Amino acid sequence: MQDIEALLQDYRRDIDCYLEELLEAQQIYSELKEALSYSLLSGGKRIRPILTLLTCQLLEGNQGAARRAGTALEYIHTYSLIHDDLPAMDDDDFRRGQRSNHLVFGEGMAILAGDALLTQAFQLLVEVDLPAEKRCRLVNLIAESAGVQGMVAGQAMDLRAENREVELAELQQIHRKKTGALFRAAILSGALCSDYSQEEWQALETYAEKLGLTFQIVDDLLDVVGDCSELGKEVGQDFRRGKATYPALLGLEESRRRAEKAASQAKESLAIFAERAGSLRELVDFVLERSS
Ligand code: GRG
Repeated sequence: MQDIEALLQDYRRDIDCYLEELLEAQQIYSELKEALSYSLLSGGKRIRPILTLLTCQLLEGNQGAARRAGTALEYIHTYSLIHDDLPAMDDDDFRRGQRSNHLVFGEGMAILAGDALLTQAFQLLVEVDLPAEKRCRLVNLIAESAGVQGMVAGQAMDLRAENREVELAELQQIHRKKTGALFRAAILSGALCSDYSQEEWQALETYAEKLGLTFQIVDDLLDVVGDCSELGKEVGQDFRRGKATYPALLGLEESRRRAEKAASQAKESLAIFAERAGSLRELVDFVLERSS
């Protein structure tokens, strides 16, 4: 794990610098800028842009385009976290080890910060340095994954699944949309910034599905067995809110077993790339063993 930790650290530094650069390059109403910066620059694992960059590197594509596309995904991810923490949604007081955006800037400004991040993400995407046809596919992929076919739909389903019995198939559907869709977009965006064969695209789709599942089961587990100082937020929130989760449905042991199975399937799906996919394989173990 040592090598991947160092690699992730390098990528994080690069993404953080780019985020700061982008914020500095624009004139933004001062309080809105503070609210945006507060959440965008508050750490975070940066897994989505890292996935875009690693996939692009695997396929020897355009790293500059991948950096921009991955950063747009981080904008969308950050907007979703700000809105998710609002009282009307999950009503969380802490995120990434600091007070939630709305507790610092007020609900109105937090909603607007989220709106601004989502809008800015698409502005970044239309300026990605790719041929027009590829750029359109990229915008379409990300819009589909973030919107009514993806994350927003998953969040709506999740909201309506609180405090009632949920079957495993429904939980899987919620996870696929709420979390899996952005993971898929991150990985396939890396491919769109490169050239790829049909087989490679399919392998990456399977990788995305299995990695997203691993990530989500571990996320559910951390809400039960995680350490709040490492997670940077309170634990036990899913249970208190009557949320359907893997541990609630299947227990801790079976959930862990399923996370491990999804992780090995994710790694197997990369067979076509042989040794070249080493970093993407190691990232699976990082996601499986993470504590934050
Ligand atoms: C408000 C449209 C809308 C969607 C919200 C993000 C989200 C959807 C819900 C958050 C609740 C949650 C715990 C989702 C599961 C997975 C998830 C997105 C975890 C946070 O992502 P990380 O671990 O966060 O990548 P960092 O802080 O590292 O960026």
